[in-house]
Amino acid sequence: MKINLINPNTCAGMTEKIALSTTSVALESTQIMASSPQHGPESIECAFDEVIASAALLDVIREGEAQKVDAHIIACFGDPALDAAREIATVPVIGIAGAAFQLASLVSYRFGIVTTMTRTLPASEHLLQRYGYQHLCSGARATDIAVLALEETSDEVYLDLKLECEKAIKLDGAEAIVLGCAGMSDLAVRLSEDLQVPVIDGVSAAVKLAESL
Ligand code: 2AL
Repeated sequence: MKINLINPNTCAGMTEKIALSTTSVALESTQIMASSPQHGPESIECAFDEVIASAALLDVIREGEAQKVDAHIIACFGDPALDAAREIATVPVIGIAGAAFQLASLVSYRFGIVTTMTRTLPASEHLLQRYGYQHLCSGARATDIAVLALEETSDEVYLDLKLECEKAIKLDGAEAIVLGCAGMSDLAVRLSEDLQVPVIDGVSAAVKLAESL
């Protein structure tokens, strides 16, 4: 099958990273077409950025439709433009937040979300409400790590992220962690080994759900 994997921001390094992180989970028969819009914000850090990114993101959905893909993945944790994308698509459209919540709920009593900027916390809350996962989530925590700081993760950034995950586990009672940014996709395995709980990257989750669908 062919998957249209869309990084809705225009940061090319992040698109490459996201594509790379799918190689260890996708079936050999799955072709991942990773791309990003022609224009728009370099990172999506708030509701304003989501709106600005959405029109060009929908162009990439249309391009995928023209290429007869079997599924589209919106690889940004706010699941921007998901409803609009589903209106114009003829195949499944999966947002990485929805995919991560779904899989995290299968392996934990309650999962915690660890995300980027404090400004994005309302988006996580909205998505939990919208998809009906509030009762399965122990809370969302921000690291105040900017999306672009994840392009090449320094030791300091990794330790900040790990610390917030530890708080989610010890203080909030999270039994699994959902990573709140596509730019964290390369860190899930390392974090899971360090924390000894499942750490769910929405990009990998979305690829496996797309293949299943
Ligand atoms: C994201 C994401 O996944 N990509 C992006 O540009 N911003 N998420 C976030 N919480 O900041």
